[in-house]
Amino acid sequence: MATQPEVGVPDFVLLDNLTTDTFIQNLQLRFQHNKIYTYIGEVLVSVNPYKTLDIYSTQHMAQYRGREMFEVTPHVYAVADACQRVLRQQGKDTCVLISGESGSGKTEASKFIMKYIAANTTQVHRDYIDRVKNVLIQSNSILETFGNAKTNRNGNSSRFGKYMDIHFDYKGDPVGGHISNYLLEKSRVVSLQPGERNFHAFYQLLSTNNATTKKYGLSSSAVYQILGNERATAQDSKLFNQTNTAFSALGFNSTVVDDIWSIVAGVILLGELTFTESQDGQLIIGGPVKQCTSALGVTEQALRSSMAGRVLSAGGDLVNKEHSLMDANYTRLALAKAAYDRLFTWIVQQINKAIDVPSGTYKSTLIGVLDIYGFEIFDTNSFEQFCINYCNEKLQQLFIELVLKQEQEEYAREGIQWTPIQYFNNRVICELVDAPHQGLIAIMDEACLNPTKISDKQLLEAMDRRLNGHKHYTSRQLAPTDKKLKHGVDFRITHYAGDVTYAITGFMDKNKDSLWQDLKRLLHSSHNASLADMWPEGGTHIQKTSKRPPSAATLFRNSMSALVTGLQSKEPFYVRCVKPNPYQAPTNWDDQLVRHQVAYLGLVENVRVRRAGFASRQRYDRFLKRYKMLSQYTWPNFRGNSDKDAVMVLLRDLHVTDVQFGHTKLFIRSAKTLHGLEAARAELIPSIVILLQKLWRGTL
Ligand code: AD9
Ligand code: MG
Repeated sequence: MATQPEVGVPDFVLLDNLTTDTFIQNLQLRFQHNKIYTYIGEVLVSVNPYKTLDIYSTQHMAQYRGREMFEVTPHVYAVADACQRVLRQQGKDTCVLISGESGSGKTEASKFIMKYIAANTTQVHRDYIDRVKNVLIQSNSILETFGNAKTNRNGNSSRFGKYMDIHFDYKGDPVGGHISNYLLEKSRVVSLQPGERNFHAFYQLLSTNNATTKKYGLSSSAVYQILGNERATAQDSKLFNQTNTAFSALGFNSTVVDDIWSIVAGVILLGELTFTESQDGQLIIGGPVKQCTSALGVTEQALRSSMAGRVLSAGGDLVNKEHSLMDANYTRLALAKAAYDRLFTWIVQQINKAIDVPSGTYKSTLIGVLDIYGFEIFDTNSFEQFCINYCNEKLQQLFIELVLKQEQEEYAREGIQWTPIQYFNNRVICELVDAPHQGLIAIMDEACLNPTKISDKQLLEAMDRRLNGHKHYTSRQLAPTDKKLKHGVDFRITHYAGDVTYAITGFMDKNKDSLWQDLKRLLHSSHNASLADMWPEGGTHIQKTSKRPPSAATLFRNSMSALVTGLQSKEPFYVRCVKPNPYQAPTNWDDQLVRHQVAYLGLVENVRVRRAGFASRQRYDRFLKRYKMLSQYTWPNFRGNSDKDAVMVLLRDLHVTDVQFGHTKLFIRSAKTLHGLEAARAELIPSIVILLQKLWRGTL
């Protein structure tokens, strides 16, 4: 495969005159030539091409195997290879952190990384390794079916966060894995923005032939509420088959698969139920009641009574609280959301069982791949965006700490002096959200624990009182003249990625995230064995379940903090994804949009830190191998003590002085020097090739 010439610079540290403009020019130039990847040192910047590029084949993979990142044109495969090399050669756990906004290409990048890792094995115990590889790849299609949806920003948007550990044995072959899922956007089950779809699973089920849909009490020609204005397509039908193939590859038996689709049907049908009241005040359920109860495996009586009221435990006594029609409707939607959300988590647990490293297998190291929802700014932002954006703050914080830490450690290790570069540290925003007692989550939890019912508005007032004067927080009450805060319910967080206005409406409810015990009992009573298994707490007696579970925000904060702790102990690699335009179009370049992302991802600062004094650093052996042809003292071989000596002689011969010699690496101060070396090398190569050819042919 012929190597394509580089366009612009393949590593931003090589830019002569670094400004946001020159950074973007280089990114755009490369994008226009289908060079979607560019480095900042070891960080990969990736621009979504929105078209299929012929750069992912097995032959392309082969080009990256065992090669240093700077030796081959930038690629996500090079990151995967570097990860695997660190793991194999140094026995260190590594992780790839993929970030960027919705639709920027994170999930695709994570899939290419997995594909590369799966392909790059030593091939001993082939059958077993093949099974693990297959399971790792197949798990993606199940996760996407149940956790992805079409949004206005991305036709296949991940509506959950995913962190996947892949375990390797001492030879470096994958032996298993583990997936952690974070906060599925369950509100999507019952409410859709115009133009968006519900989770793919619903459409896939409805795209099947009539016999299948009928089996689950559905009809492919019917119009269902929760699907919005969208219909199942031929693509959904194709993906339905793919999902089922993946289920069987992962060892889900046909009864379990049937249970799963039945729950999906049950959720669709819950969306169709209607409530009225009889003259004597009884709740009458209308719509496809029989189909719904049969899909969920519950009795009509049990469904009706769990909608009509709930049993509360008050001071040891059980009290029956009747529902109004509004309460009943709220309960119906809460049930649909909870059933789907728990189904998703349960499926992830089952996948984990299938990819668990069998006991007795020696696992030595792991690579973690994090593909989590990108920063979101919608017209209306709610509790979900609050959590998603907090997650991005935490990851940005980690990026700052690790990138700085790594650089500092490297300079210290190599005995090199440097002056740190100043840039915005978002720690203050993380603390605004998660500080004990004073942070937004603490204030929300306090309100949720209050024995008197606190409204969303009262919560907002409490936030205003406690955070008045905070540089990154304001609200309509605190800044009445601020035009962006249009409604009384608005508050704003100045995130590292920009201002986001949140509407407080629904925060109390979503944070409490409580589900009546009656509903848990209902689902636990299901004949659908998988559904019953998903709700073990439904079997607990009501008087024993008074302890309030942690709030949704607290659970999320805890899972983020566990995630960050896990990532901190690994050698990180970064993929920073950029979206070229908001239209999901292959040729369009929206300068404003790109500029915004480059700014908040801190990419230019990243380059500055990377070359704080030094444009490049390279191990002596690698440097020598690449440039030894430039001096008669080192070409073809240097007769001296060490690679470091050889590099010193080589550079003295070339009159290169703006370098520092570390213990194991050479640090080059200016990009120009590196350019010069590269140019000299490029000029020499053809004559060396001719020389070698002549030598081989004996015509010299
Ligand atoms: V979200 O935060 O989950 O909404 P992602 O994950 O960042 O988002 P995704 O990887 O899903 O974005 O990419 C969006 C779409 O862009 C994909 O469905 C592809 O159609 C397209 N894409 C992304 N990367 C590539 C690529 N390397 N080559 C070709 C790509 N197409
Ligand atoms: Mg995604």
